[in-house]
Amino acid sequence: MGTALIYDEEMTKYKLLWVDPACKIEVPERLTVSHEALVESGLADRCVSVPVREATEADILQVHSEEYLEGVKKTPYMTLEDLKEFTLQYGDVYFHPNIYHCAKLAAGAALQLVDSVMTGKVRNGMALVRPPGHHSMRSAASGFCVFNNVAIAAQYAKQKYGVKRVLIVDWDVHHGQGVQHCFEDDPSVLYFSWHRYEHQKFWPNLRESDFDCVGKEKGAGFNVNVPWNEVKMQNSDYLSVFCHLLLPVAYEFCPDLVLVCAGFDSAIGDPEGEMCATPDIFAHLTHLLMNLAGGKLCALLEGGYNLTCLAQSVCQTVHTLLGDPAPRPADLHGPCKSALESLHCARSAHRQYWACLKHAADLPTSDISTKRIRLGEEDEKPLDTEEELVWPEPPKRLAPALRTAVVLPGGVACPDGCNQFSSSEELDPVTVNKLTENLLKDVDESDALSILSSLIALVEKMEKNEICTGLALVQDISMAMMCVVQHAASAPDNRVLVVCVGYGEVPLLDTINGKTLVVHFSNKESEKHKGRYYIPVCLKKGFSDTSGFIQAVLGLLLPLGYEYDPGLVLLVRMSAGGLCDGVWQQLTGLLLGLAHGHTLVLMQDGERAPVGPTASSLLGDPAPSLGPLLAPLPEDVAYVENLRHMLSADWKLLQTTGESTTASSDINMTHKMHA
Ligand code: X5A
Ligand code: ZN
Repeated sequence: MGTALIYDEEMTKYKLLWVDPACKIEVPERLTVSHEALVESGLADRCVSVPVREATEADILQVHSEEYLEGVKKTPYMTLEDLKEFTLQYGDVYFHPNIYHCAKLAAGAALQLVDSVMTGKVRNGMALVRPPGHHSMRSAASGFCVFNNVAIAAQYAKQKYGVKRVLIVDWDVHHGQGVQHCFEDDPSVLYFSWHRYEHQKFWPNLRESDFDCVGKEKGAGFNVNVPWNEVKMQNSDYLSVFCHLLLPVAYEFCPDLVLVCAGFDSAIGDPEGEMCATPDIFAHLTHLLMNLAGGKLCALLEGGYNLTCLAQSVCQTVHTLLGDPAPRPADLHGPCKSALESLHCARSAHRQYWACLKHAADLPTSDISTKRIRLGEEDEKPLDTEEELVWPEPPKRLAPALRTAVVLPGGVACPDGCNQFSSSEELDPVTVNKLTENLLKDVDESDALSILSSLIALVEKMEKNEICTGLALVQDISMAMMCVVQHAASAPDNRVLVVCVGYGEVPLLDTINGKTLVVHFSNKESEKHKGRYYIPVCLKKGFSDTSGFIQAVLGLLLPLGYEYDPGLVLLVRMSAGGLCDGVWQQLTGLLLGLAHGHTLVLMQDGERAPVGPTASSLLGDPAPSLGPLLAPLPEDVAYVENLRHMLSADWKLLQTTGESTTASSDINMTHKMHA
């Protein structure tokens, strides 16, 4: 199952024909540099090339009015003067004799992409299009957009394929007000947008872009706005909104199809957005959406005006669509104060609509409403110091030669696509000594030693990036865990995230020095967390309550994992009765975004049924959709919220409000010594 790439040079064949400072950034080179970068990196060759087509009038009329279409239809025959005048009725957009043709191709490209994904020709894909679409309204062009490509695509998917729920994720830095209007009262389309807002001072300066515009009538709750009231938002700010708002709601909603308004003006260096997120963040945003809707994801280009950053960001997105492991995001920290305020407001505005947000904090008491009316009383703007921003080029994303290695006892078949692994090399005597002395005192040595030495050899190959993921069935899971952790954490500067799922005992791992972070999901009665690096998550029904478990994964484990930034994820399945395959696969798939995709799964030899599903997830197949999530147990939602609050003094990516938390030093003696 491949990745579609849709591009046609024809869409570079229109441009601004007069002087307009607001429009001068929307240039044909946006498309050519993006495409060239994909070709030069070899990414284009790895995709399935799908041709564009023109959207039909019927397609366009699903979203736009007849009068508007008739107007645009005349533009190819207009004189320059007529074009200028036609343009004047709209905001921040220009027309050209060839733009109508290109706009039909852009919308048609979106439809071709939907067709390719919905018919199963490919798993996912990206369309590089001009003009963009998300600002365009039923009867108006706006913000460089002529037809609303994504809205047309969503309507088409619903009609042609009977898709019941569509999620539109708009990570462009502008508010796609056209998309919002189109689906405002429609509960079958969930629209999420973050956007530069600055209390309505930023274009398109609309009151309805604020967090409290949540949709209307039946569609109430299905429009999620996160307005940025300051510029310079960073990777942490974006990830935090994904973990604490978009993903929980998206999993609860359970889309059949994900459409992304993939604008890259939300990245560093962009003259419009003035944000500071780096291009590699799009690898993560993409990855985090790829286990929804069974992996059916269509990304449509919207904005992005710094050509260097645009090309890099497009490549990061396509790499991830193709299944290449994402680079480790550099220096994540807590979100900034303003981002937290936006997150806080949006979560509380939505808590009446989404069970996962039921215990979100009240609206902040600060004077948000008074900030709104500051519009108009111009405060002096700092002079535009067109400083050249520089950021490091994202590292090359080399996929290891071998994707998934398995260490299985005799009699267990090697799953398709995996490679059976056994250590060819003898372990060095020092390691053997250590193993026998520390771990193997009272076991049948030879057998255990051969499995453990295979495990260590496997971890070493993962460290060298020769193997991406691994899976091992072991007799003694505690011993295997200790062995891997000891080995991996002995490398300088390496950290291991250990995620244990199940009712078994977690062996004592060295969580003092911060080189191991253990998160243990179980149903044990409120086990206390011991220090900063051992975090038990005790859900009432363990993981047999799908919603509670998934929400804990999204809102606790992911942010912890991102902030910890491990070099290896060790996912351990202990006796985990009640855990269904789909949930386990979601967990596995989501964790692959960490540690450059290096996840090693350990399972009890007795539990062979999950081998196939686990292998499939480690190979990069999307997890199956879980169906719309029921409300999690109220106790569990409250518990997770509370745990997050308690831990957020130590782990800043767990914050969901700007209110300060007191350090958890009373229950945590160890982190102080290493702070
Ligand atoms: C698609 C897009 C931006 C329009 C900015 C107008 N449009 N000032 O990014
Ligand atoms: Zn934009």
